[in-house]
Amino acid sequence: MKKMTTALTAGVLSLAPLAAMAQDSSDPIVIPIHNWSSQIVMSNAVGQILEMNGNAVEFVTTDSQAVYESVRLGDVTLELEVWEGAFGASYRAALEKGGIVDVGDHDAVTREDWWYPMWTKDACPGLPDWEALNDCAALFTTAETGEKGRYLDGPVDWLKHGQERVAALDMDFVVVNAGSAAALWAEIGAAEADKRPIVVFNWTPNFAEAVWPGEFVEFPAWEAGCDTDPAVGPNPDALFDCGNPANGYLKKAAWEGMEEKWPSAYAVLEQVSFTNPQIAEMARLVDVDDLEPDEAAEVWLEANKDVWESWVN
Ligand code: TMO
Repeated sequence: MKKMTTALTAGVLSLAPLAAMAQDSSDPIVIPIHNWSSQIVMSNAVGQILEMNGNAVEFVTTDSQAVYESVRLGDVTLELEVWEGAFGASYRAALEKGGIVDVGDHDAVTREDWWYPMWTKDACPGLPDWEALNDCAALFTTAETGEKGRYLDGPVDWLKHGQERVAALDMDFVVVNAGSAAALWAEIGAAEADKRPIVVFNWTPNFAEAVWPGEFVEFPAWEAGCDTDPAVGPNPDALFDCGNPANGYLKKAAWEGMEEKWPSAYAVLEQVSFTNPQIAEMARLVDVDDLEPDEAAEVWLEANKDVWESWVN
């Protein structure tokens, strides 16, 4: 794999790095890494692209909500996956305080919400309607959740407000937070053997859609303010009484000082845009093919030169 980096680098180094080095600070561009595969692979891929552009790059593992404050303060330089559903609120809060800039949208359209593998619908045919799901709560009971159904939510830092939603919509479910994304895939894999009905947090684009056909639960449609104004949504007294955006954005964000300090790298970042299938493939290389994230990024870049090479000039 090291060879491949060298070969890739040699191919592009001929023109770009001199230009980058003439303008850009030699300080490392700090790229944050979170806890789901596409973000980790995309961050490595863009990091490798920036290295080919002549920039120094450093990766730091950070909390996926606190990162917006870190970008705002310039402690990290950019964020490549601002998912509207999970991070819209933290991102908006940082924008209001200042110091962070919107560097545009990826081509990808995103959704993050309660999800089930298709066999679950055989046992609960009224799905994907959320009220039908609630009427089927008994199918999802476990020793841990007693008479209520079990919903396996994402790790806590994704702040999905599953508990608030259950309360706001008076659902017969208990929300359990997974410790990691891998725990979600293990849950689906374990249920597959005997086609046990389950409902878990999932998102698109992701590798999972190619492995387990499934559907998102249809909650009352997202309306702006559902997370800040109790009057929005069907329950007049509660926040989080609607689903996440069904056609969410995926944005890039940067520290507002990035453009002046690393103008060439900033110009590359402005060009960066990935599609749903490209992002699903990045996740697949790690979650199905078991590559390390930096290797997955190299493999992806090697196979998709037509996508990114023009970003580097
Ligand atoms: C933030 N995520 C894509 C895992 O929902």
